[in-house]
Amino acid sequence: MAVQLNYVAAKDWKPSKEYLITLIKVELSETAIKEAKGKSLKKIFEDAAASVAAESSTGTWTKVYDGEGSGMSRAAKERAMAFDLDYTNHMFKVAYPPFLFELDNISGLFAGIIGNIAGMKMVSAMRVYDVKFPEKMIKAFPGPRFGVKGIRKLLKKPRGPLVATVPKPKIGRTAKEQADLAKMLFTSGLGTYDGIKDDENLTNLSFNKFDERAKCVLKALKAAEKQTGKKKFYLCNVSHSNLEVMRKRAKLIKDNGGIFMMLDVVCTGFAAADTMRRYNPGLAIHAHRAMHGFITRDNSPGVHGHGKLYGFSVSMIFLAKTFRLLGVDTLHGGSPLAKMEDYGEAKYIQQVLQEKNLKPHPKIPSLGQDWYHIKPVWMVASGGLHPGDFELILKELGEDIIIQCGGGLLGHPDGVEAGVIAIEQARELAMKKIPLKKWVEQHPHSELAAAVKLWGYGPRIVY
Ligand code: RUB
Ligand code: CA
Repeated sequence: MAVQLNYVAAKDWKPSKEYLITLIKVELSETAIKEAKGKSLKKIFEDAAASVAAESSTGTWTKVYDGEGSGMSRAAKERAMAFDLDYTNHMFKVAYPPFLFELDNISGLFAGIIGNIAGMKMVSAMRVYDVKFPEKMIKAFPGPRFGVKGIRKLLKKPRGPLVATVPKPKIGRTAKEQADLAKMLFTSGLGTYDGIKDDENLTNLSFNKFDERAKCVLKALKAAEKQTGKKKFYLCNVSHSNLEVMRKRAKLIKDNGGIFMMLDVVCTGFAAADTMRRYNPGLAIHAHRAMHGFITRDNSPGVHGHGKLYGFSVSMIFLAKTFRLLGVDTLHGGSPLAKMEDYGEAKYIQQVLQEKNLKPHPKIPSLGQDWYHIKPVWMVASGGLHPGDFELILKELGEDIIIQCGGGLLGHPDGVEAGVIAIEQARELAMKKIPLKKWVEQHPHSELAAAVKLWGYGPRIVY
């Protein structure tokens, strides 16, 4: 292994603000230790950090021709630098001069900074915790079209969390049956229920065609808006591996009076998120993150930087920053109580999505971010949530959230309408800061009490 030590900066070196920074932890592989015969662990770690900086910027594994016309002098001058090496936890940062990337191209950027490094033989595990974009790159993106304030304006809802439901079973209803469910959600109880959403598997299926579903559900939504006097939304799933199909679907939503599309941003990819943001007929983008667990999940003790890492991953913080930059208006970020492991990151993800001048988290490995013109994004709390969770979720994540309950509404023991009412009750109590438990004790025959009897309060490991 030819190691290029000049890819590690001098001890107190700090990059200027122009640099893009990543934060990474590695485990040194047995092979690296064996092949390094006699080298100290400190030196092997430095070699690994140097290799990451080299491979992801201007270097390669061996010395190459460096004479006239080789580009070597520029490559040397503009190379990335590993710095802030933490010899105890094997964490380090890499600083990339902006010259190395096309500023408005996330796919190109990631091919560089994280494209090849996970294949290195020297390391047996690696986690990329964060990326900090420089001002010039932030300015190359439009960010969300609506963001938190814009969506509040569209929905005429100046305060409070939004509530939405993904139909369960996730596959089964026809387009017409889904529209009937929308009607029931929107008109039950006080008529305050805000949204319905397609689940990830619901695309254009033989028994539930996209066009018919979009039209039927939006028709039911408009009728419910008229009946209740409240604005509603439908997160209609346009996800497809063909961008042209997605654009056609977005147009159909717009033509039928919709305001939102749902995009599975991991499965469709960074290029899809960017393209759908820049070229769509004025819809807001709801970003679902199906498949992210294969990228972000790491159950090893090293997930918070300390302890041993077992696998190769990129954090949800990294993805949340990327999708805010690409301009989604809402993003699934888990919740403190979700069925999916969130490593205690949910609150910080909410800050990643919503703060203007984000500071690094004191405990979670992170870099912070100045967002300049990029608007705040709604955090979607989802996954195994039910009315008994509302108090804590709101306390932890604040009001600018969409609480998504699928099973936690449709599984209510007294049916769908009771499920809506239980959520209306839970939301009102949380907004008025009335303790949920006490209210339930005083109202044992309420819909909320029945929900709590079934699901309890707070954390439940669902799967
Ligand atoms: C929620 C749901 C969501 C996932 C992912 O259904 O279908 O797609 O759980 O959530 P339910 P997230 O409300 O019945 O759990 O990506 O937010 O973890
Ligand atoms: Ca789902």
